[in-house]
Amino acid sequence: MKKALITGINGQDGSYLTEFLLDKGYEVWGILKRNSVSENQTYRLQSVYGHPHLKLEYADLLDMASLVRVLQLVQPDEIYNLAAQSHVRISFDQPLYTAEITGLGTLRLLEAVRLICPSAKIYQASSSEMFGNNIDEDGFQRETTALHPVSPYGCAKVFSHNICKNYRNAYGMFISNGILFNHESPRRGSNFVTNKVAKEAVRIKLGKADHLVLGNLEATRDWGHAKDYVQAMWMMLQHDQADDFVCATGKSHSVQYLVDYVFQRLGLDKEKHLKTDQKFYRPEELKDLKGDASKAKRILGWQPSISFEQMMDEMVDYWMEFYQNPQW
Ligand code: NAP
Ligand code: F7E
Repeated sequence: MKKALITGINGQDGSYLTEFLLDKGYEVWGILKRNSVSENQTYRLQSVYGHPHLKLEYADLLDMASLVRVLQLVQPDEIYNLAAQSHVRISFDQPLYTAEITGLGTLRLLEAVRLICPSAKIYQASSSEMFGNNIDEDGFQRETTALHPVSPYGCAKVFSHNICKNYRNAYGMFISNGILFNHESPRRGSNFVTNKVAKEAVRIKLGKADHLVLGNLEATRDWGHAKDYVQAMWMMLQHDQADDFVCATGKSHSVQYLVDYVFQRLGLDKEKHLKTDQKFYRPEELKDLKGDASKAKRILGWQPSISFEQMMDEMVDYWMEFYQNPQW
């Protein structure tokens, strides 16, 4: 039985990856950072909580000794480093904290792996946010596009991305960077724009709120479904060579289109219920993202399967159920 260790196991991606790996017959270990409400730590793991092959340990990317302890205990075959302060707007409010976790946290993990279990294969959660506003002439970003981040989060991810390449080359460790474009689901934090729109629109429909208040409506993103993207993470570690891969749908939509789609589905009037506020803008905006995943398609055989519209429908249905079902 293969052993996988997931940092960020209780995040959006960590929870889907856990289900995926348990289905594949893995023993899955995850690290949780301490939270005063213990239910918050397993909320997204409900469907697999108590599974005999799922093991959870307290550890933190800020605390190298805890990483050492867990790596010694688990001796994993595969490590998925998904833990991060992952919110771009919040990274402007807490840049040092973001750099400590999203940047230096990766180095703490790599160093601990190098000393304890250097043959473990590592997946690093790199991000399209690393490209900033740099776009190739054909309108896409890909593995060869230069990295010009425009947020503390993006800068921290560039550090992690580069230090992973450095450890791969310097020590011959198997470390693959997945440069993933935005991916969403009902498990997405509701302060990210897709789930915020889905949740608030449902609340307006049910008479629980009057307005949806957003920032930049012009920005465009390449939004895929997290379920498709965790499959790509696993595929990268099954490939015979460590490498960097973009995962994206190749289609982008504006925030405006996202609102139009959800409001239309629920029969809501944008003139009446949509407002904007400067507080949801970023000090420096990343305007447009659209990824070319042809390398992952060609080499790994990866293909996204869930459309933007199917995904948004699932998120709206989730929140409808959440507010209407009396057991919640
Ligand atoms: P997420 O839902 O925000 O999950 C982040 C996870 O990291 C949570 O489990 C969180 O735990 C954990 N964490 C935060 N600080 C930690 C620390 N100091 N030590 C240990 N764990 C810590 O993010 P996601 O959407 O699943 O994304 C997974 C990874 O992919 C992240 O690295 C993100 O930056 C990256 N990424 C995401 C996207 C996307 O569109 N979703 C795209 C590209 C890259 P708590 O919940 O307990 O705080
Ligand atoms: O913003 C605009 C906002 O916060 C998307 C993370 O997973 O993907 C994610 O980062 C767009 C931006 O995601 C609101 O300005 C407008 O242009 O959902 P988001 P993000 O910043 O793209 C990358 C790939 C990651 O790696 C990150 O970890 O929507 N927007 N109004 C808004 N965004 C938010 N959050 N809230 C608004 O009210």
